[in-house]
Amino acid sequence: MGKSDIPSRPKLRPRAAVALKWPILLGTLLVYIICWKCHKFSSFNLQQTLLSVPSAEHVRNWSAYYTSEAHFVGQGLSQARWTEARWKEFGITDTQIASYNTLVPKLTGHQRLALLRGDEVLYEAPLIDDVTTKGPAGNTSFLPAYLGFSTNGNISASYVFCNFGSAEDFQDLKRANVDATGKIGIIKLANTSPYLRLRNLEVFRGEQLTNAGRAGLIAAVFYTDPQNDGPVTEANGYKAFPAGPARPLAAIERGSVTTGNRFRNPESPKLPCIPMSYADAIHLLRALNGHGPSAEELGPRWHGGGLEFYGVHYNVGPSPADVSLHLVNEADAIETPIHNVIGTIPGIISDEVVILGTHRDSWGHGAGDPGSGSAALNEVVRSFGVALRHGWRPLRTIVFASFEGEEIGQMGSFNWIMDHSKWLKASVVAYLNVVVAAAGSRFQAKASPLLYRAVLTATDIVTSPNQTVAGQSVRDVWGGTIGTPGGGDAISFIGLPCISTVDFSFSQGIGDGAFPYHTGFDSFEWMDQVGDPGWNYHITSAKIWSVMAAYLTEFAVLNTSVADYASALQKWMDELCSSNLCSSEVDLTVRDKAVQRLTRAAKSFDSYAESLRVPRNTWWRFWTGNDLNAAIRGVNKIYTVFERQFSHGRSADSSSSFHHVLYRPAAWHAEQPPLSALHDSLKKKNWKDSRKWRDVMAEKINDAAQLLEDHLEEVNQQ
Ligand SMILES: *[C@@H]1O[C@H](CO)[C@@H](O)[C@H](O)[C@H]1NC(C)=O
Ligand SMILES: *[C@@H]1O[C@H](CO)[C@@H](O)[C@H](O)[C@H]1NC(C)=O
Ligand SMILES: *[C@@H]1O[C@H](CO)[C@@H](O)[C@H](O)[C@H]1NC(C)=O
Ligand SMILES: *[C@@H]1O[C@H](CO)[C@@H](O)[C@H](O)[C@H]1NC(C)=O
Ligand SMILES: CC(=O)N[C@H]1CO[C@H](CO)[C@@H](O)[C@@H]1O
Repeated sequence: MGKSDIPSRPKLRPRAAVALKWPILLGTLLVYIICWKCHKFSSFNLQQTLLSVPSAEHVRNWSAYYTSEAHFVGQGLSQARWTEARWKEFGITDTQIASYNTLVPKLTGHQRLALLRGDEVLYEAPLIDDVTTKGPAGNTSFLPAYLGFSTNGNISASYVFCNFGSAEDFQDLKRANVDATGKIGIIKLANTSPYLRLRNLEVFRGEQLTNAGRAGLIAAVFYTDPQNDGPVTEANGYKAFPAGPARPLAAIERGSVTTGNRFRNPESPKLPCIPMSYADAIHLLRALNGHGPSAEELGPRWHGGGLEFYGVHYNVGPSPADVSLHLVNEADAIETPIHNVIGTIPGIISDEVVILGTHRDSWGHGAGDPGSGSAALNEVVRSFGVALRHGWRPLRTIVFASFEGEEIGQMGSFNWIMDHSKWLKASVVAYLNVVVAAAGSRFQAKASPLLYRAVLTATDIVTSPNQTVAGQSVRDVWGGTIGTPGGGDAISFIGLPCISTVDFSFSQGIGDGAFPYHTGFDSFEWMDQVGDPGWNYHITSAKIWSVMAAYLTEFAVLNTSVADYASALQKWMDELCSSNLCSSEVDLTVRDKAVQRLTRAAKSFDSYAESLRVPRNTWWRFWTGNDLNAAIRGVNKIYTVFERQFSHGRSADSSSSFHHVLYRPAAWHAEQPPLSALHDSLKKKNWKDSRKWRDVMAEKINDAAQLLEDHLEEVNQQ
């Protein structure tokens, strides 16, 4: 057992003891001191429980349940009730459903995507992709494909191929004299591919649509090109799922084009859009063969399309005079109830809280996103339930959350946070999020620097799912990455009350089978055959999640470090200038000074906190209400509210609900640069904004330093 192992504690029910008077308390203490030597035998080992309870049979069953019926936002009541019942069964007696009304994008009328020559229909896209994937219930009551919060429209026009629809792609089109104005654009989705990430080609669908509008397009059609899957394609000899690991031709990737009303950029253009499969794209793009320049000529960003095998030459168009697309989208945002499940294990210290959450709503069956998160969370809850049955009780309060509404802008967590804002701001130490617990071999974490230690410790204690040598343990998060905070509902927690968050996932890595994210093929069968045969990634995620939670709840002094935050800030600043974004136009001295001040204060603060760490297994000393208790509570309070110092009234991207000054909302798959607002304005060479964000950041960093300095001064005066 390493030094970072979670301590075993003797069984005890301290809340009962609180009521006892001093003599009895001293007596109890004496008993524990005498019992000290024998504690090894009487104690219950939490860590061992958390590492041994999760099982493949269980996660497989949970996955089968969650994927068996449609459960898009607004359809979640029955799965909420089922989840509530399971958690109660596991022993979390305080489990409740918290419901809210929110605007949910729903199909309200007609939908169409057709290729026309004059009035003749050359091809009609089916717009539903779940014909081959029936859940265990054998039912196909899943939704046809559409994009959340798309504008309504009924448009016939000629069309052009726009690559990934990034600002650079539209510049390339302009340079090649291809006029996109008044046309429909065909755009490749680019947000979950490890290969596009390597080439720096990732872009989120909302951003693609904004760029399309700016370039003068009047509508957009999105599809996922098999190029997203690198070598794992039919062209390369792989069979498509269900026969093999390649992307099914009929898979249609859905999603929201703006993340609800919360992050809607008021300046972003509104144009209707619709998703299609690559089987559909083959028909539409073949019709462009020989028309307009070839994508190859437009630059390296345009290379690598995966449909050559199917006879697509990737000419960009525009389509010939007599050929057009007819696109109809009729979907409206309709007020609908959504249901969160919230389970609580009260801690000995009730006002220091760690929350573990995922979401349940999904565009299709959702085996990877978010069924794997829901299945893993059930195993986490079950593990802690087993611990409770042994008489164990957490030092800090643990809250489990299964949110509904993540897919349309994290509306479940957003509403719940608004409802409990004061309590959350005062007491939540960390929010630990998982959406995609299993869909590939690539580990990715997004974390506040305050939680780096938690991530490193958990991946150190838990065995990697593709480790061949047992017991081999590396402190490098298994070759994965730790990026800036965000990801699913973590966006709400880091953005609104500025609570420190971790989000982690196992997603598609190099060489893995195609993850049919947000399509009708992200099904139980896909998970069982391709995504996680053996269900080991599910189990591993459950273990990392539990161990991370225990690591944050079980030590008297919170296992975190403000010096880690200071050094992350220093690193991010250095990176900003080493990537040539800094300019003599923007003097960064004031911000550098603030970071230096924070670094000094953080080092002193961490060593003061270190001096309060009681030796392992003597936590009861802390509990007995002496000066040490007060000192530790004081330190934990500062660690808890430290992240809140970075809260700013108005966020960089003008959204009204993302207040953290260092980051911007990051969906689960995309990496976002740190110091986003400063990074973005320097990149745009907007010196006025750059100076503004430099000053705001410096002010917040100084506030954070001040918080630590004030506390140390108070302590010194005592
Ligand atoms: C999983 O589901 C199967 C079939 O419903 C059932 O027989 C089995 O007992 C379940 N296993 C667990 C661990 O719940
Ligand atoms: C699927 O569900 C619908 C409505 O709930 C029902 O009418 C239909 O018969 C079911 N189909 C199958 C194959 O079970
Ligand atoms: C779309 O517009 C055409 C031409 O105005 C009209 O005939 C058709 O009914 C419309 N379709 C829908 C679904 O509104
Ligand atoms: C699994 O192995 C691959 C190939 O060696 C590596 O890239 C990846 O990081 C590993 N993943 C984990 C979680 O260990
Ligand atoms: C990684 C780390 O800092 N672990 C520490 C967590 O807290 C305990 C007790 O306070 C220490 O013993 C660990 O070293």
